[in-house]
Amino acid sequence: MNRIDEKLEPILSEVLSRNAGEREFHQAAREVLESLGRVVAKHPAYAEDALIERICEPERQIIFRVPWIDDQNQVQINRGFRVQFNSALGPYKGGIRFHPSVNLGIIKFLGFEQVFKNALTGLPIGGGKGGSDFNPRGRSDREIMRFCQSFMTELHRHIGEHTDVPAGDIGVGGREIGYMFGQYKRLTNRFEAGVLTGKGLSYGGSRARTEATGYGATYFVQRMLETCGESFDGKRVVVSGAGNVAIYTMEKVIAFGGKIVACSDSGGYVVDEAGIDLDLIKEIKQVRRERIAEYARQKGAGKHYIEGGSIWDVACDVAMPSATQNELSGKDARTLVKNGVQAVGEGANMPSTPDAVEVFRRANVLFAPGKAANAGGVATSALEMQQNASRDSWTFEQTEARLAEIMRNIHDLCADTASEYGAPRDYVLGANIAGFVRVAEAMRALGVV
Ligand code: NDP
Ligand code: 2IT
Repeated sequence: MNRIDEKLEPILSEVLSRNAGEREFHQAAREVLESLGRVVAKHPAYAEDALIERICEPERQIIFRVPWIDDQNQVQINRGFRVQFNSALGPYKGGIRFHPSVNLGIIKFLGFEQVFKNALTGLPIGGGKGGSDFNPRGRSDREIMRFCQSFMTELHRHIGEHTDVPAGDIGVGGREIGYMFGQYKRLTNRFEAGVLTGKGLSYGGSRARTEATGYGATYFVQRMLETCGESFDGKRVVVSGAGNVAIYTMEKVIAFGGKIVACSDSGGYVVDEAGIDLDLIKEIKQVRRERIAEYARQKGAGKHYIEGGSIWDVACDVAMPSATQNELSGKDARTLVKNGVQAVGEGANMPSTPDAVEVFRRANVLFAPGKAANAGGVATSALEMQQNASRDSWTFEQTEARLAEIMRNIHDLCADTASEYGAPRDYVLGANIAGFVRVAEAMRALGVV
């Protein structure tokens, strides 16, 4: 286990007591602080002027009421959040999550991770995150629209192309971004394309943004395998989730010659030894918005649906957790290792528990942490901002080529940084240090603000 440096211990204690009960934020902060001991030993200046304490404290946290009217004409109330974590490198940038589990601690963990992730992309974006405890499941299209409009009626005061640029995350895809952009445009009387990313192609979106997170995670893992003389070709791959990140991870893994044997949603998982039929998954999830159980029902014999249970019981060479935080436990990691897993690439944010990460580390499993592996989504969002600012629109090939190059650079930066700090192949350490150094350099230059 990585020990926390004694200079950093009081900083972590302060984070824990100041943000009581915010379990996920504690977890994310602890992991980063555990990596920073080696940096402050080498560069004591990074620990001056309470720089690390400032990095752990969001610049601004906004919590607001979101009232809306459902199809039965009943008034519903949800809570909205936007945490503007760090703007040293550029405007706050990060997604919006609609899920009943959302609370301040979850938005803060996501915002904190986003700061380092965005720095790793090398693009000029700070870090932030937002969301609501609204549950979109079972809601009609009109209810979704009214909710998005009410959410934006408050959020619009706090965002802007030079201030804060939200995008999607769990429960927020192209449909929701469209409704939010429409309301922002109406309220401000400005067609300010760069205020949101993940927009539709008909009104300023970027080609390849929809695919970017999953494709990017797959490029990252491909590069990681390549450094060991391996590739996806012929590998058994398990991808958890069946949302945006999972679907385009599966698409790229298949393009690289891998076989997807299982995927899931929050109800359970499906196993298809013949290789998951991605067209059917897309039809069920993106068009019909149904449950994954439908896959086994429709495919019939030999396609198993396991309700509940753990998808990580399915033996694989490569595991790509792409659903949500803490979905892969220490026990799951031990099962994966026992079944011979070679590489794990996190498409989701913080899907592996600290115990699981430790199991992978001890077993020398190649492990790509989310803040590096899933950075392709936000990187392509920054490319969307670039296209909006220049009133241009790039081809799919051009955009995907930039994405591939960015993922390769992030991989190599993490690998090189890990080696430089005496821990070759420790991508967790490499990502945390490399991301931190970029933010810290800018914060030092900007003074105590
Ligand atoms: P989607 O809403 O498109 O899909 C989420 C998937 O994960 C669904 O299959 C959902 O199942 C499952 N899921 C969500 N919450 C839970 C839960 N509590 N328990 C079990 N399964 C769950 O979201 P995305 O694909 O966009 O996001 C997936 C992950 O990737 C998140 O961690 C997100 O933060 C991260 N991410 C997303 C990026 C993006 O560009 N969209 C960029 C970088 C990271 P169900 O439908 O049953 O709820
Ligand atoms: O977690 C993430 O990086 C995202 N949800 C994407 C953020 C973005 O601004 O594109």
